[in-house]
Amino acid sequence: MSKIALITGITGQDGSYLAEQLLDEDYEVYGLYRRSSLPHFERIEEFKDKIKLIEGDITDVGSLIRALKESEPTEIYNLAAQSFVGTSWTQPINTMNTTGLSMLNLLEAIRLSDIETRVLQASSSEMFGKVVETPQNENTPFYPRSPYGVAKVAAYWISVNYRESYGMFISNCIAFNHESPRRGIEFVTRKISNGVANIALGKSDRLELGNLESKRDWGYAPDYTRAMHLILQQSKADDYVAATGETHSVREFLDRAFKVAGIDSWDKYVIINQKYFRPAEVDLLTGDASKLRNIGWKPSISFDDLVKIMVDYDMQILSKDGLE
Ligand code: NDP
Ligand code: GDR
Repeated sequence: MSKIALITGITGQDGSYLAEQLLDEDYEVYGLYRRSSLPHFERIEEFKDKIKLIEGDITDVGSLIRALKESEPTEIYNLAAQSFVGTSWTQPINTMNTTGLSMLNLLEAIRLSDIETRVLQASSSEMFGKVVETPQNENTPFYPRSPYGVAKVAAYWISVNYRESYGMFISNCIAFNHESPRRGIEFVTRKISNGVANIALGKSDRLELGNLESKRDWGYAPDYTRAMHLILQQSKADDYVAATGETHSVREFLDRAFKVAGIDSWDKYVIINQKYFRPAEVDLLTGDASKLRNIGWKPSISFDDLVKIMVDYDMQILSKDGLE
């Protein structure tokens, strides 16, 4: 049977890597994208002609029913979300709709369309929030610390409930932070790699950040989209943590990034600005991905290499007068 994937969030970091990987595996790839006043296909530009793009919004159930009818997917990857934790305090209801309720829209659309398909929900380590144990695995209780985290918990539980209620094939990839040169510029890793590159090239002399002490389990995004695909190839729907098992502070990321750019002492460039602190912080995340490793997954890029890949990329594009 030919494999057909529908990816929501195709224009995002993960959507773009997943689409490339599935095209390499001879999938027919459909992507749901939302209308914007200017085109925003940068991340998929190079292979856009190989994807079938469907316009629609994840909060609009009619869009989803149309997308299902048009694509008849064997696999659906639900990656669309308002994914920036900071914005979830300034747009909490939008976040709840887009990041939480939209999963229910998708599941209802599948039921109403009466199609047989497998579904992957992009769940998040933010569901663990104020962690009750370390490291966190599939059995760790959730304690979300942001409207984003709460929305992801809702989407997680509705996916489990529909799996148990209707026998639908729905799996969760509970992904810890994953980064890349395609990461959005407001996330701390890319903000640092871009900021450091600007400083190293003499285009800027300051980088404003918030809490440097929080710790994250940072991996390389293409490894996590490989995990999502692997999870949907299993004989039974289930939930898996994807993580490296290592944790580092924002300060360590910053220190390493400046070193990659050839700057040993960075105090004079970094300004702590309260506006980047969050009303409630997630202090520490470390994932235990043993279950996923047992089905053949492992991360391919170390923390040091991840920082280097991102800083080198930003140095290269900024040298060519790209992203400022
Ligand atoms: P991005 O923010 O890069 O991409 C999000 C995507 O969702 C974009 O394509 C965006 O479109 C789309 N989108 C947002 N709102 C809507 C909407 N209303 N209708 C249709 N599409 C919409 O996120 P990532 O690629 O990093 O993450 C992918 C998924 O994985 C997200 O669900 C995220 O919450 C989750 N996740 C990510 C982790 C990470 O570390 N990256 C870790 C754990 C979970 P547009 O381009 O138009 O904005
Ligand atoms: P996160 O990623 O909230 O973990 O969510 P982000 O990179 O935004 O923050 C990580 C940590 O860095 C601290 N921080 C700053 N963050 C930003 N964005 N900007 C700053 O200037 C700054 N200074 C310090 C934050 O306080 C935080 O502790 C990401 C997203 O991809 C989610 O969608 C995903 O679910 C989780 O990862 C797992």
